[in-house]
Amino acid sequence: MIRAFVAIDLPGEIRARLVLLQDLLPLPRQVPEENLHLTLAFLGELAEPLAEDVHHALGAIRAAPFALTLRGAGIFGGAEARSVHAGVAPAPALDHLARKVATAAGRAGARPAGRRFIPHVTLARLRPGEADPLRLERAVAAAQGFVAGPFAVTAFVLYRSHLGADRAHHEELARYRLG
Ligand code: 3AM
Repeated sequence: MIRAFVAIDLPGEIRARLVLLQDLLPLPRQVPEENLHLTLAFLGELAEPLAEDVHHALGAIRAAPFALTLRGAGIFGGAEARSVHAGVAPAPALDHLARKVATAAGRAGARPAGRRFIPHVTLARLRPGEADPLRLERAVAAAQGFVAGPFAVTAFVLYRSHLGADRAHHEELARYRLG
Protein backbone atom coordinates (compact mmCIF):
# COMPACT_ATOMS: atom_id res chain seq x y z
CA MET A 1 0.00 0.00 0.00
CA ILE A 2 1.08 3.51 -0.74
CA ARG A 3 0.24 6.30 1.68
CA ALA A 4 -0.25 9.12 -0.80
CA PHE A 5 -0.92 12.80 -0.89
CA VAL A 6 -0.81 15.53 -3.51
CA ALA A 7 0.95 18.78 -2.73
CA ILE A 8 2.74 21.82 -4.02
CA ASP A 9 6.39 21.80 -3.10
CA LEU A 10 7.86 25.15 -2.20
CA PRO A 11 10.86 27.00 -3.64
CA GLY A 12 13.98 26.94 -1.47
CA GLU A 13 13.79 30.63 -0.62
CA ILE A 14 10.19 30.24 0.58
CA ARG A 15 11.16 27.26 2.75
CA ALA A 16 14.01 29.30 4.18
CA ARG A 17 11.52 32.03 5.15
CA LEU A 18 9.28 29.42 6.76
CA VAL A 19 12.21 28.13 8.82
CA LEU A 20 12.74 31.68 10.13
CA LEU A 21 9.05 31.77 11.05
CA GLN A 22 9.34 28.40 12.81
CA ASP A 23 12.22 29.78 14.84
CA LEU A 24 10.09 32.73 15.98
CA LEU A 25 7.37 30.45 17.37
CA PRO A 26 7.50 28.40 20.60
CA LEU A 27 7.31 24.98 18.90
CA PRO A 28 8.36 21.80 20.72
CA ARG A 29 9.47 20.38 17.34
CA GLN A 30 9.40 21.63 13.77
CA VAL A 31 8.46 20.06 10.47
CA PRO A 32 11.89 19.58 8.83
CA GLU A 33 12.66 22.07 6.09
CA GLU A 34 12.64 19.42 3.35
CA ASN A 35 9.11 18.34 4.36
CA LEU A 36 7.49 21.78 4.17
CA HIS A 37 4.75 21.65 1.52
CA LEU A 38 1.22 22.79 0.75
CA THR A 39 -1.15 19.82 0.68
CA LEU A 40 -3.80 19.82 -2.06
CA ALA A 41 -5.33 16.46 -1.13
CA PHE A 42 -4.58 13.62 1.27
CA LEU A 43 -5.40 10.33 -0.47
CA GLY A 44 -4.69 7.81 2.29
CA GLU A 45 -3.50 4.25 1.63
CA LEU A 46 -3.71 3.23 -2.03
CA ALA A 47 -3.11 -0.23 -3.48
CA GLU A 48 -0.52 -0.01 -6.26
CA PRO A 49 -2.91 -0.42 -9.22
CA LEU A 50 -5.10 2.34 -7.78
CA ALA A 51 -2.07 4.58 -7.28
CA GLU A 52 -1.29 4.02 -10.96
CA ASP A 53 -4.85 5.04 -11.94
CA VAL A 54 -4.62 8.13 -9.74
CA HIS A 55 -1.30 9.00 -11.38
CA HIS A 56 -2.89 8.90 -14.85
CA ALA A 57 -5.87 10.95 -13.68
CA LEU A 58 -3.59 13.59 -12.17
CA GLY A 59 -1.57 13.68 -15.38
CA ALA A 60 -4.72 14.58 -17.33
CA ILE A 61 -5.38 17.73 -15.25
CA ARG A 62 -5.05 20.91 -17.28
CA ALA A 63 -4.47 24.13 -15.34
CA ALA A 64 -2.39 27.24 -15.84
CA PRO A 65 0.54 28.24 -13.59
CA PHE A 66 -0.34 30.82 -10.96
CA ALA A 67 1.23 33.00 -8.28
CA LEU A 68 0.98 32.26 -4.59
CA THR A 69 1.82 34.26 -1.49
CA LEU A 70 2.13 32.83 2.02
CA ARG A 71 0.74 35.15 4.64
CA GLY A 72 0.22 35.10 8.40
CA ALA A 73 0.10 32.07 10.68
CA GLY A 74 -2.54 30.05 12.46
CA ILE A 75 -3.33 27.16 14.77
CA PHE A 76 -5.55 24.15 14.03
CA GLY A 77 -7.36 22.49 16.91
CA GLY A 78 -8.62 25.49 18.86
CA ALA A 79 -8.07 25.22 22.62
CA GLU A 80 -6.26 21.88 22.15
CA ALA A 81 -3.73 22.97 19.52
CA ARG A 82 -2.91 20.13 17.12
CA SER A 83 -0.77 21.95 14.60
CA VAL A 84 0.65 25.34 13.70
CA HIS A 85 0.79 26.58 10.12
CA ALA A 86 1.64 29.44 7.82
CA GLY A 87 -1.38 30.83 6.01
CA VAL A 88 -1.91 31.39 2.29
CA ALA A 89 -3.25 34.60 0.74
CA PRO A 90 -6.55 34.00 -1.09
CA ALA A 91 -5.86 32.39 -4.48
CA PRO A 92 -8.84 31.16 -6.53
CA ALA A 93 -6.45 29.31 -8.87
CA LEU A 94 -5.19 27.27 -5.91
CA ASP A 95 -8.73 26.39 -4.82
CA HIS A 96 -9.55 25.34 -8.39
CA LEU A 97 -6.47 23.16 -8.59
CA ALA A 98 -7.27 21.49 -5.25
CA ARG A 99 -10.79 20.78 -6.50
CA LYS A 100 -9.51 19.34 -9.76
CA VAL A 101 -7.07 17.12 -7.89
CA ALA A 102 -9.76 15.84 -5.51
CA THR A 103 -12.18 15.24 -8.38
CA ALA A 104 -9.57 13.46 -10.52
CA ALA A 105 -8.42 11.28 -7.63
CA GLY A 106 -12.02 10.51 -6.68
CA ARG A 107 -12.95 9.53 -10.25
CA ALA A 108 -9.92 7.26 -10.40
CA GLY A 109 -11.25 5.45 -7.33
CA ALA A 110 -9.35 7.05 -4.46
CA ARG A 111 -11.18 8.62 -1.55
CA PRO A 112 -9.55 11.96 -0.90
CA ALA A 113 -10.10 13.15 2.69
CA GLY A 114 -13.35 15.08 2.60
CA ARG A 115 -12.20 17.94 4.82
CA ARG A 116 -12.83 21.46 3.59
CA PHE A 117 -9.74 22.73 1.81
CA ILE A 118 -8.02 25.29 4.01
CA PRO A 119 -4.73 26.10 2.28
CA HIS A 120 -1.82 26.10 4.73
CA VAL A 121 1.76 24.96 5.24
CA THR A 122 2.15 22.95 8.43
CA LEU A 123 5.08 24.20 10.51
CA ALA A 124 4.68 21.89 13.50
CA ARG A 125 2.46 19.11 14.82
CA LEU A 126 1.77 19.06 18.53
CA ARG A 127 0.97 16.27 20.94
CA PRO A 128 -1.96 16.78 23.32
CA GLY A 129 -1.08 19.09 26.19
CA GLU A 130 2.32 19.83 24.76
CA ALA A 131 1.87 23.49 23.86
CA ASP A 132 1.51 26.37 26.29
CA PRO A 133 -1.71 27.67 24.67
CA LEU A 134 -1.41 31.30 25.74
CA ARG A 135 2.23 31.60 24.75
CA LEU A 136 1.59 29.91 21.42
CA GLU A 137 -1.45 32.09 20.65
CA ARG A 138 0.50 35.25 21.44
CA ALA A 139 3.40 34.22 19.24
CA VAL A 140 1.08 33.28 16.36
CA ALA A 141 -0.74 36.62 16.74
CA ALA A 142 2.62 38.40 16.61
CA ALA A 143 3.46 36.52 13.40
CA GLN A 144 0.48 37.85 11.41
CA GLY A 145 2.81 40.15 9.49
CA PHE A 146 4.62 37.17 7.99
CA VAL A 147 4.68 37.29 4.17
CA ALA A 148 6.62 35.06 1.77
CA GLY A 149 6.30 35.41 -1.99
CA PRO A 150 4.65 35.77 -4.36
CA PHE A 151 6.20 32.77 -6.07
CA ALA A 152 5.15 30.92 -9.21
CA VAL A 153 3.43 27.56 -8.88
CA THR A 154 4.34 25.68 -12.04
CA ALA A 155 3.73 22.09 -10.95
CA PHE A 156 2.18 19.83 -8.34
CA VAL A 157 3.47 16.55 -6.98
CA LEU A 158 2.21 13.11 -5.99
CA TYR A 159 4.06 12.11 -2.82
CA ARG A 160 4.39 8.86 -0.97
CA SER A 161 4.61 9.37 2.77
CA HIS A 162 6.84 6.97 4.71
CA LEU A 163 6.02 7.37 8.37
CA GLY A 164 9.17 7.24 10.50
CA ALA A 165 9.58 6.96 14.25
CA ASP A 166 9.62 10.70 14.65
CA ARG A 167 9.69 12.16 11.17
CA ALA A 168 7.98 11.30 7.91
CA HIS A 169 9.92 10.94 4.68
CA HIS A 170 8.13 12.25 1.59
CA GLU A 171 9.08 10.47 -1.60
CA GLU A 172 8.21 12.21 -4.85
CA LEU A 173 6.39 9.69 -7.09
CA ALA A 174 5.42 11.99 -9.95
CA ARG A 175 5.44 15.66 -10.86
CA TYR A 176 2.77 17.27 -13.04
CA ARG A 177 3.52 20.50 -14.84
CA LEU A 178 0.96 23.28 -15.11
CA GLY A 179 0.39 25.03 -18.39
O1 3AM B 1 -0.14 19.47 4.83
P1 3AM B 1 -0.55 18.97 6.16
O2 3AM B 1 0.60 18.80 7.09
O3 3AM B 1 -1.66 19.72 6.77
O4 3AM B 1 -1.64 16.06 8.09
C1 3AM B 1 -1.21 15.41 6.91
C2 3AM B 1 -0.49 16.34 5.98
O5 3AM B 1 -1.20 17.54 5.91
C3 3AM B 1 -2.39 15.04 6.09
O6 3AM B 1 -1.84 14.82 4.81
C4 3AM B 1 -0.69 15.64 4.65
C5 3AM B 1 0.50 14.83 4.21
O7 3AM B 1 0.82 13.87 5.16
N1 3AM B 1 -3.09 13.88 6.61
C6 3AM B 1 -2.58 12.80 7.21
N2 3AM B 1 -3.55 11.95 7.56
C7 3AM B 1 -4.71 12.52 7.18
C8 3AM B 1 -6.08 12.12 7.26
N3 3AM B 1 -6.45 10.96 7.81
C9 3AM B 1 -4.43 13.75 6.58
N4 3AM B 1 -5.37 14.56 6.10
C10 3AM B 1 -6.65 14.13 6.21
N5 3AM B 1 -7.00 12.97 6.77
